Formats: sequence, C-alpha cells, structure tokens
Amino acid sequence: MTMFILLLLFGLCTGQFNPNVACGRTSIVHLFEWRWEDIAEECERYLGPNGFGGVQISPPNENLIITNPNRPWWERYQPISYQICSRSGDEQQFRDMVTRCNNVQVHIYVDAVINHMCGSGVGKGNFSTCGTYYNSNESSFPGVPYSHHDFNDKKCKTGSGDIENYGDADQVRDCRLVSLLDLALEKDYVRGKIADYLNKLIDIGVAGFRLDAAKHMWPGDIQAIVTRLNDLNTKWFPNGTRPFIFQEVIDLGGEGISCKEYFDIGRITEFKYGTKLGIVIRKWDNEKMAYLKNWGEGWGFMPTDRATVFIDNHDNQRGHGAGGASILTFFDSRLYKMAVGFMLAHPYGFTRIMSSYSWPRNFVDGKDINDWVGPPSHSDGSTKAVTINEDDTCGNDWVCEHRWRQIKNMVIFRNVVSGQALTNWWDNGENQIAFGRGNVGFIVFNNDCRDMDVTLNTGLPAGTYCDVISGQKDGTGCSGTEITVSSTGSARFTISSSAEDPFIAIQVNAKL
Ligand code: QV4
Ligand code: CA
Repeated sequence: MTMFILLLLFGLCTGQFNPNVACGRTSIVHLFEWRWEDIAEECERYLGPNGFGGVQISPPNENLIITNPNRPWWERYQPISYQICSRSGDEQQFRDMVTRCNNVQVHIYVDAVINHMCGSGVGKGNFSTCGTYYNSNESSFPGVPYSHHDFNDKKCKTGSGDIENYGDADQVRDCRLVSLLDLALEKDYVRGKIADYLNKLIDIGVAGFRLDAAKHMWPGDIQAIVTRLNDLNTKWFPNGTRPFIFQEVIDLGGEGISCKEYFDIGRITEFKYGTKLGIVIRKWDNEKMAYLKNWGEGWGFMPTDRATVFIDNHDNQRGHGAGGASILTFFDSRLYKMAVGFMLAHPYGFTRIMSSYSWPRNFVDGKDINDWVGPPSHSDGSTKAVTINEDDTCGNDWVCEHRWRQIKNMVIFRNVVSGQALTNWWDNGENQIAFGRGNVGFIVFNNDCRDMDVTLNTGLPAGTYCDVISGQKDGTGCSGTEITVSSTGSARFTISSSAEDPFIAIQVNAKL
C-alpha cells in the first residue's frame, strides 16, 4: 500500500514534466513542416541510430488553405477540424510514422493548436486541407462541430476583438490572437472536443504535446483538459505514463502574464535562453562567454525541471514570435553550431533542436518580406520529399541542421554525460571557456579574436580522445583532432580564432 502511494505520488510529480524519451536519450528535434512519410524514414535511418529521443511535428489536424500569400507555413496554425489531414499527410501515414518511430525508440510530440480556430476574416467555404466546410463569419466549424456558442467573443472587452495590450491578462486570454477565432475553453463541451482530439493521438502512440499559444489560455482551463488525457499507449510506454506537456509561453519579462502561472501543468518554453545566448555569442551588449559560468537559473531563467530550451524555433528564426535580432539560426552557421554545442553540453533544461527548410530571406526596412514562405513544395502545393545526398546532407532545400556533424555529435554527447554535474569550469575572463560533465565529457570554446593554447584539467580518464566537433571516431580511427588526456586528467587545447568551428568536445565513448 505504501509502495502504491509512493508510486502514485511519483507519478503525479513527474508525469507531465517528464519528457518521456527512451532511456539514454535526452533531446528532441523539431522537423518543421516535414511529411509523415519522411519522418518515419528519418526515425529509422538516422534519429534512432544517433540517439535522438523524439520529434516535434507540425500540427497534424486539418487547417485552412491560404493562397494569398501562396501556402504560407502559418496556415497550419489556423485549424478547421481535428481530422488528421494536412500537407504532412493523412491519418494512415500519421499512424505509420508513430509506429515506426516508436519502434526505434524515437517518440512523437504533437504541436497542438487548441486556443483558436482560423482567422475571423477568412470567409466561408471548404478551402481546407480535407475539404471540410467552415464559416468564419458565423464562427461555425461543422467538422468538430463548434458553433458561435463555443467562442469567446462576448467575454473579450477590446474594441477590435483582438488582443491589444499584452499587459492585460484578461484580454490576452479572452480576445483574439491576430484575429484568430478564440475558443471558450471554460466550456465543458469545448474541453471535451479538445481532449477527444488529443486522446486519439495518445492512443495512436504519441508521447506528448507542445501546447501552442498557451499564454492565451487560462492555466485552469489547460489543467482541466490535461486532466482528461489518457495515459500513454502501453504498447510502447510503461503503465500509467502521463503525456509530456510543454507549453508555449513567451515570457521575456514585462508582460501581464508570467510563465510561473503554468509551472503546475508541465514544462514551458524558455525563450530567454536563445535570446540571451544569441547576445552572448554575438558579443553584443558587452556580453562575454565567461559570464556563462552561472548560466541557467543564475541568469533569471525558470527552474531547470520546468524548462524546454532551444536556440531558435520556427517563429523566431524568421522574425515571428519573440527574441528579436539576437536569435541565431542556420543562416549564421558558425555561431549557430557553437550555440547549439553549448546548449547540448550544458545541464540546464530539456533540449530541442531545430531542423528547418531554407527560404529566400529578404530584408526590407529590417523586416524579412519572405517570412511567410512555406516548405519546399511542388506547383500543386504539395510538400516536397526530404531527399538525402551522398554526404548525408539533405536535398530539396531542407536544411537538416540535426544532421550537421557537430550538432548530431553533441546530441550524442548530451546522452553520454546525462546526469553528470557541471565540473572543472575554466574561462579567460573573455570568450574562451571550458567545462566538464563529471568525468565523462569536456568541452572548450574559443569565441575570442585571438588564438587559444591552454592546458586544462578535464577530469577525464587518461587516454587519447577524438574531438567530435572537427570529426568523429570511426571504428578505431578518428577523422578529427586527437586530444591527449594525461594521467592527472589535464589536456592541451589549441583553437585558432579562425577555425571553421572554434570549439572542441571530447567524451568517454569517443576515446580511441
Ligand atoms: C492579420 C492581422 C489581424 C487581422 C487579420 C485579418 O494581424 O489583425 O485581423 O490579418 O485577416 C497570420 C498572419 C496575420 C493574420 C493572421 C490571421 O500572420 O497577419 O492576421 O494569420 O489571419 C502563426 C504565425 C502568425 C499567423 C498565425 C496563424 O506566426 O503570423 O497569423 O500562425 O496563421 C505571440 C503569441 C505566441 C505566438 C507568436 C507568433 O504569444 O503564442 O505570437 N506563437 C504561436 C505559434 C505561431 C502561431 C501561433 C502561435 C498562432 O508558434 O507559429 O502563429 O497559432 O507571441
Ligand atoms: Ca484564448
């Protein structure tokens, strides 16, 4: 009986905060706009074998088709029904993906758009990904069904019906986010429809949800929906496993809503992380990497067991959402790799890698006029396949940051050092830093404009290690720089300020 109560308490405490990744895996990757068929292949041929814990997928439900501009990525944030039917694929393809990924220990996390339906001004018709009728003038969505009774219009107090002031928590929750028809989540009926949708996904085998626009939903409403969710499918997860919940709340401070209000429900996206790290690595505002010594809660971030962290996401890599100009992306590949490397080496937070498609970025008066451009697609609007080149990179304009050697090897590094404390911090007071994780891994950065030549205590067992940034261990050989750790644990590191990747990482599984 005591055992039962203990288990129950444990379950309640860790349930929605535990990312539900398979043992030994520590990160997920957002395969933004990928087709389900391609994700299934990627799980089997790459993510499973390389230790990735899961995939955040784009919203799988039916959405509005927008043709002006032509099929923007953001049409997927305008739901029409909860049928599994989008540019990424149909329900059968979705089921096949979930099964195949789970079978290789890679779990699926669904981007759940449950705060709203489509924009209020999009008219009526059946121009949706599965042809389901909608009438935005009457807030009518027969595919669910929702009628005007299920929306917040009467509660919203602003003149436009849109959110006008982010300092006012009531309007942020009860008014329309950029005109999107706002659901009345306090209604039992609406909660039930959403829970049915999420439970269907859980029963298919997904491991958790990103809750889109969580800031725009009352914490009590989210909690009520989450409480209705089923435990995960026991075909792949232990009995009684709760879905992982991470909530999109952008809290950079100074607004009417704080991420703290959501701590009881699940994890939260820590937007300060990428914003600040971008500033440090770009060396703006006199920031230096040496100041990263107390990175994490010491920088005013939320508690590590509540944080989901990332360098960029699908919004702020193109100027949507928050974060501003400091955000690093694949466009700044040299600095980006350092930022992702630092994130994956550092113990703070649950880590998510971004995997993008390229688009013709075009700044006019400081704004990217192509920020809307959708995934690589054929003239009929269908999304192009992710092709794989000889050298393991992706074709068809898919960037596949997760396949960059430096990033992939740091995903593995994080798995190897998991649970180990941050040790042996060293810095030169400027932008040369180093730190270890127990006696298992060690990483060194040179983001100064001068060369680095230092001998540091790594804490690692003596031996020759293969740097997993400049190369990797292949069989018994090493395609990168070799680092020798002495019997006292010290090693010499030389990093040119002009190195293609000015950082070195070693870990015990890449010992020669
Ligand atoms: C516009 C005007 C309205 C006007 C309307 C008339 O802004 O005032 O009434 O036209 O038709 C798109 C357009 C936007 C348009 C709107 C409705 O960009 O101009 O309104 O559609 O038609 C994504 C995009 C949005 C997009 C939305 C829906 O980023 O640009 O809006 O999808 O297609 C805040 C939130 C945070 C949010 C972030 C972007 O706190 O929650 O903004 N992030 C999430 C997602 C994001 C998504 C949404 C929320 C909405 O990560 O990708 O927005 O689901 O910080
Ligand atoms: Ca709302």
